[in-house]
Amino acid sequence: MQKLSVLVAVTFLSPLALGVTPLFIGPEQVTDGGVPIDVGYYGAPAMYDWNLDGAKDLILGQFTEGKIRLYENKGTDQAPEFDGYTFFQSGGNDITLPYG
Ligand SMILES: [Ca+2]
Repeated sequence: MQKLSVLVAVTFLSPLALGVTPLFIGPEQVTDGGVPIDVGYYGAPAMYDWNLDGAKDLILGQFTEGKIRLYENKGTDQAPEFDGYTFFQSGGNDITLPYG
């Protein structure tokens, strides 16, 4: 019942229900130092303020080698900027997860 209430609320508060034409913009590729980030296929991105500086960082699982990249956000949540990445480590070694 709670899901139905949320669905009804979202439906009636949607831009179309309010008579407002929604504005969609095209996808924007996330870049690192101006270069599109590419981890091959099956990338698993998440945004989380890993270093607790107030700006969400990009945590990105990569299929190849099963490693996890951390891109620290040097900008803001509204205008993120990345400049390189590090791999998540444990005991001085890159953490790897099963892949393939
Ligand atoms: Ca951060």
